Amino acid sequence: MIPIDDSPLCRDGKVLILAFDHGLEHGPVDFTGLPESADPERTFEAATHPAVTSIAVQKGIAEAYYPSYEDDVDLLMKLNGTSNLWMGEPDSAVNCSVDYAAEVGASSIGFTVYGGSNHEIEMVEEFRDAQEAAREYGLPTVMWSYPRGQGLKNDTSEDTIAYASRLALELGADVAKVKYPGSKEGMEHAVRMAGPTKVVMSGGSKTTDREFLQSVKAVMDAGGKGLAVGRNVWQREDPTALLDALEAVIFEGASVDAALE
Ligand code: FBP
Repeated sequence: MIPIDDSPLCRDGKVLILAFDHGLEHGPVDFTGLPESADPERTFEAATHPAVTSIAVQKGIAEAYYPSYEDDVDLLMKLNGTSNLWMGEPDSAVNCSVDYAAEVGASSIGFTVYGGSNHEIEMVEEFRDAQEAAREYGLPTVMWSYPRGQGLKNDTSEDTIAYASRLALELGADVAKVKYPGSKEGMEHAVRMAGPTKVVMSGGSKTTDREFLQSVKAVMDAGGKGLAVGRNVWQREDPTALLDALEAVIFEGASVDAALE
């Protein structure tokens, strides 16, 4: 564990990652409702909002867009990812090295581990290499900790999410990005299991402003440290309005009603 509160990934010890790796993970289908959302520049613009601590992208998007934004946004390089075309047991190809992420200008790294997959052993070994290399650069490591595979079908039960956050602690992640377990109590359990590893909620598919902010509020009240969100921000016509509300809930402790005003 390294101290990360003073790193660009955090603001007041909290985290708001704007994720934009969906073109790889899900494919163009995520952009169909709002065609302009396919343009990475639009999400880089959104990432200049003061609520956003880092933008999470894959190497190709970082190479193409980050140089124009390096003064205004902080880069989290996602090191692995899989397309939705892959039909096998959950796995994630390592697409970028920590050395190269640092060269491009990343100040933190992201890595998916599918605990429970038939590929868990290899994924954890790859995570080890990435986490140890990130330590050499002093870069915080964010684990997309998503138990899935075999019998576990995108399970968001409280026990599974608590296990996901515990895996992140045990394997040396500084931040555990986990799915919302459906309640504040479930998130409290996950936060307890993570010890000093910060737990942040993974956004999920687009929902209403109120419903989304309520889950974020529950995460913060449970001791979570923020959010890593994609679709709920950039699938909106006006990403800034929701980012304003997220800033109020995450960094200012506002209620959902106050944030929506
Ligand atoms: P969302 O907020 O849109 O859910 O994004 C978070 C994220 O982890 C992305 O980084 C990633 O592309 C996607 O979710 C993966 O979701 P899943 O593997 O559950 O389909």
